[in-house]
Amino acid sequence: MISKEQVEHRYKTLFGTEPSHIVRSPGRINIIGEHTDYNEGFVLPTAIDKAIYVAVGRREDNQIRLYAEDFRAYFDVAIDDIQPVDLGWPNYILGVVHQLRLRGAQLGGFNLYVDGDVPLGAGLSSSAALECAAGYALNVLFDLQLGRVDIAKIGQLAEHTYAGVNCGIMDQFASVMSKAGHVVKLDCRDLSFSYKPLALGDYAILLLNTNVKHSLASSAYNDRRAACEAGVKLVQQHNAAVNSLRDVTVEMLDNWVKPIDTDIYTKCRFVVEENERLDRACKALEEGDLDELGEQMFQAHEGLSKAYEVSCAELDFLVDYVKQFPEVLGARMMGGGFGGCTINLVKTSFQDLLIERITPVYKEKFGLELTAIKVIPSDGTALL
Ligand code: GAF
Repeated sequence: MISKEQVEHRYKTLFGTEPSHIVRSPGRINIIGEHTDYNEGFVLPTAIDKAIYVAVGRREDNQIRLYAEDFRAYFDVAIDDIQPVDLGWPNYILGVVHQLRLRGAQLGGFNLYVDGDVPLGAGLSSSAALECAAGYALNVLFDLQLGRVDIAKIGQLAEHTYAGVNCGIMDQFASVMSKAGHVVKLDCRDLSFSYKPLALGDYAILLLNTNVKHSLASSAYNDRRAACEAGVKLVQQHNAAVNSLRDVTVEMLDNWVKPIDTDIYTKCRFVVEENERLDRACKALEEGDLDELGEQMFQAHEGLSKAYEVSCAELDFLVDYVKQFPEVLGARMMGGGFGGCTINLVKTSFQDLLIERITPVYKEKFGLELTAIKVIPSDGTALL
């Protein structure tokens, strides 16, 4: 855990002044409901006890001066000159600045320090956490009077415009809006939501990080989104009332998409079925039926891997391997895919033994370290 004092001390050392504010914005997990957010469907995420920390202070001039602890690097730019840069990390902050200015926010120069303990590239949304931390910090620094959901939306748009990923709203919403001990059931069409206790009894959520991120992740993500939109267009030719895959049934897809394009059909069908799985999973969670919840997770993985094709050998291996243990009720890849973590519903007392068993087997097969992460559902973005 990174402390407020540590962040304050580093800011002071790097910029020579005290920070005005320090913000902590968490990474997230998602129980079920993958690739549904940009199709106006449902998701079931929550924030975790790993976060991005941002410290900010105003400057006298119109410069933006950033420092990222992970990269031990400064980045400087005049506020009027910002644009996407090749160096990845500044984009998540500059993209937020850009969105704020598009909304007419009067920003001056500022210093901003970033640290964090969300593993990068693990599918835990470190980028969304950084966008939300930056948005929240600039909101208080320049007294912009933005609400939490605005900050999430700004983060999402920053990702589209400065990071080039046409993501949905799930990650930013989870980072900003989560409540400890709960998951958020979010309707991505109108952003209505409810908190559901993540009551797992003797079971816990364990993440297994493949420590791989295959390079096609961003382009494949945008391709999947385009396939879903193409499917909606085909359905609209027959039913103009349809706005998104949220309004679409398997029957519509069978009639109007399958005869034209089987790949688009398979992708769209996955999304429709994933929303149905989320419904069943929510009901199971409410009824304390963890076997059923786990089953829905396994089925989601099957769909993500075979139909939506966003998994990879490492993720498939981890999900298959845990199926032999009755103490593991469910597992699936989590997030955009092509690497990152699996999320596992595991008997709490079995977690360490599972880690002990699976780590050497994974290493032997892929020559890679496996990192196990025990997560605690936590509160969203806050000032420290
Ligand atoms: C990534 C995106 F950022 C989210 O919006 C979501 O689509 C997710 O992949 C897949 O469910 O994390």
